[in-house]
Amino acid sequence: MSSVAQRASLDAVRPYGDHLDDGLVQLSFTLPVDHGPLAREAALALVRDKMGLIKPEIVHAKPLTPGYTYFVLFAQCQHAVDCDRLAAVRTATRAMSEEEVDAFVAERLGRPIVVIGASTGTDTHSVGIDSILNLKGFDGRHGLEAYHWFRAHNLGSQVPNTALLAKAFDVEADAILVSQTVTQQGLHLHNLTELVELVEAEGKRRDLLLVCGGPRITDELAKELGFDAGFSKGTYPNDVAAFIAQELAARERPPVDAAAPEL
Ligand code: B12
Repeated sequence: MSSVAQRASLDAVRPYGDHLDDGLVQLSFTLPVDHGPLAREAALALVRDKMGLIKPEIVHAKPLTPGYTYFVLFAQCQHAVDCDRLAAVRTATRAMSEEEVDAFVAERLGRPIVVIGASTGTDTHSVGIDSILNLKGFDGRHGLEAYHWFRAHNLGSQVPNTALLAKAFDVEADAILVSQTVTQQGLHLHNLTELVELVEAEGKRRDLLLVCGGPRITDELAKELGFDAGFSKGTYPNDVAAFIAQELAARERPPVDAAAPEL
């Protein structure tokens, strides 16, 4: 890459490999075929003839166990996406650092935000919710527990939805944060929709922000399931804090320029 990074045009974004617009992608997959020439040809045919990529090149092929071969390939993608036409995901949220979120909450809400989180149902994966809520945070950024204007309660993993909700009412939470990692047989869908149904049955949906996250969660899926937002891999605690703070501020006190004019 040159020392002066070239900016890509956002109306035609292609994968970047060696230079801008080369469309190079790396793929890895396993085929249920014995390691050998047939498996290699099958991998190339799959990428070239079925996936629509051009110039596939096998850079790694390894027998896994009898009957299975693992591949790493490079290939070229000819397509581009127009970022301007994407139904903007969470466009309303302005990116903010920890300090900016704290200053925003102090100014716009003037009270601490109470959040409660857990990994629910039978899901035992706790690292995701810990990385958002706990002091230590994720990748060098503090979790919400460290924020001056947040009160964070982390109930851990395998928490029944009913217990999470009871505690949310107890601490008068502004937002419930749910982590779901295991998606086998749609387990996450059940756990997530059950929480929404319980909140609605209590008549509290308008009073609570519902946020979920996990490696297979998208903002789109979260909204389909009745949540206010969903966050996936690579989320930082300040992304979540910025969303919660801005959403609550918009609900509690609309910005001055959006308020009705004084008579
Ligand atoms: C550690 C681990 C475990 C540990 C969990 C320990 C613990 N205390 O958490 C143990 C060994 C217990 C475990 C068990 C199992 N695991 Co496991 N596990 C993993 C592993 C290696 C890492 C997960 C992790 O910690 N990631 C790090 C965190 C930081 O990433 P994250 O969760 O994505 O979180 C980020 C975002 O998603 C987001 N986020 C996450 N949650 C939330 C919540 C909110 C509100 C927000 C805003 C954001 C957010 O923010 C985080 C930071 O960016 C993954 C494989 C992998 N490499 O990912 C498998 C994996 C998740 N496990 C898997 C499986 C299948 C299981 C088991 C079913 C295995 C078994 N047959 O027993 C059991 C399930 C047990 C259960 N009842 O839940 C599968 C899941 C497949 C699927 N899609 O369903 C994976 C992907 C492995 C695989 N390739 O098959 N596992």
